[in-house]
Amino acid sequence: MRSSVSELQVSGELLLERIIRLSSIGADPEGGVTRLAYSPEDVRARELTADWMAEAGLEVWIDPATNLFGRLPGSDPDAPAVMTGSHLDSVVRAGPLDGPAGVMSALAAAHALRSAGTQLRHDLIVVAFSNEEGAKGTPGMVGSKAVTGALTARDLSSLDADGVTLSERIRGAGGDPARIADAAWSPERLAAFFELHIEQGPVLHAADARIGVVTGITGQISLTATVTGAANHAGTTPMSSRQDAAVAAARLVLAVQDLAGDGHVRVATAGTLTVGPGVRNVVPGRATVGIDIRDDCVERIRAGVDVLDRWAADIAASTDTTIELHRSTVQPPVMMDQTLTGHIADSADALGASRLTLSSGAGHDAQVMAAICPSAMIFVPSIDGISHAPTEATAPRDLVLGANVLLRALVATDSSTRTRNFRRGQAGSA
Ligand code: HGY
Ligand code: MN
Ligand code: MN
Repeated sequence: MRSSVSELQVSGELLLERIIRLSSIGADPEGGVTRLAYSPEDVRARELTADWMAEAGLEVWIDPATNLFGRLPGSDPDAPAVMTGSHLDSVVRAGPLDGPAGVMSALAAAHALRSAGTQLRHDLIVVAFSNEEGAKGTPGMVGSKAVTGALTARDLSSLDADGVTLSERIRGAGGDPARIADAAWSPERLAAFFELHIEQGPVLHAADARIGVVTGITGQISLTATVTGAANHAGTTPMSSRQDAAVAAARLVLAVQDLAGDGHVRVATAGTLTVGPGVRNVVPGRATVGIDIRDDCVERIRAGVDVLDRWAADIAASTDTTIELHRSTVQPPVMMDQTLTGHIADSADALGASRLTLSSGAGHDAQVMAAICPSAMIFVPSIDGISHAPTEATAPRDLVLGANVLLRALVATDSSTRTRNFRRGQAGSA
């Protein structure tokens, strides 16, 4: 007997218990979580999630990019799928929710439908994308790029900070980089994609709103600046004849700050700074600076990088060093699908939840998925806006509410989407 939408509820207890359990994988003594993409901890989290998917009665598989999928079959084999999920990998010393909140909410929604005996018309696909964060200095959103067919041979051969290629990392985690093309889903196989995520910013918590309806997601680019000077003796080298790579890098860090401060881009961060050979009594001969630039306008991002390039040339000239800026591809800003965001707003209203519309300053897999299907995001509040830090937290009641809003939005999408049909069995299926 099919339950009515209003009776459908996720198991809040199971959701919270699983988020806590996941946060123990890669937990460090100071309360942070470090679960870098393709690491043993990341694989363990994926395997545990796969077990939970199987327990919920989903058909489970991983693709050549090590994305994890669980399918709850729909009643109409010719209808495209509705997909929902997020990621399980983390930054270094992260909090427990960035990614897992979305994967566990998606699983909780599938579990609720299955327990209630409610079969959707569309297949419901729960996904845990691999390598959203970009471990060890590599650009992220790798798993979702594989799903959308956007991962390139250049990406696969790119080296991380340890000099290991992305291909080797994928293979080491159980994937098959030679078959990465098989991970791509053709657009007609997908009707919609939803991602629940913590806001990772202060807006919802400050406004005392419990649900964020995301209008759009920021654009971003990652850059690595390599600075080359000349190592020399700290005691005998005159200040006037030094080629000090650390001084050049320090000036570049301040230039990155000025790039946003002067209004060229929305935000700009020098997140990593390494200096070599890293000995107190040696004038540094080399340095690298990891840079993250974001804006809601892709032209401003490109223009901002050109400005930084010019400033870097001036710094190199004034410090007698050379500075090379290596840029990754721009991740363009995207708008969320208005029909799907309408379902999210209606679902929040039906549950009496205070909601706010806002854009996302963080990047997400949903912005990659938007290239091949209508996509939308639900935010739940981050207490004091903290994220990418051990003190990242969201009120448990807000996590449960968010999962119930997701569940209702999925059902609303299922019943309202007059989607084009397709014949199952095309490339990329299980
Ligand atoms: O960096 C970001 O915005 C996301 O957490 N990967
Ligand atoms: Mn993150
Ligand atoms: Mn995230």
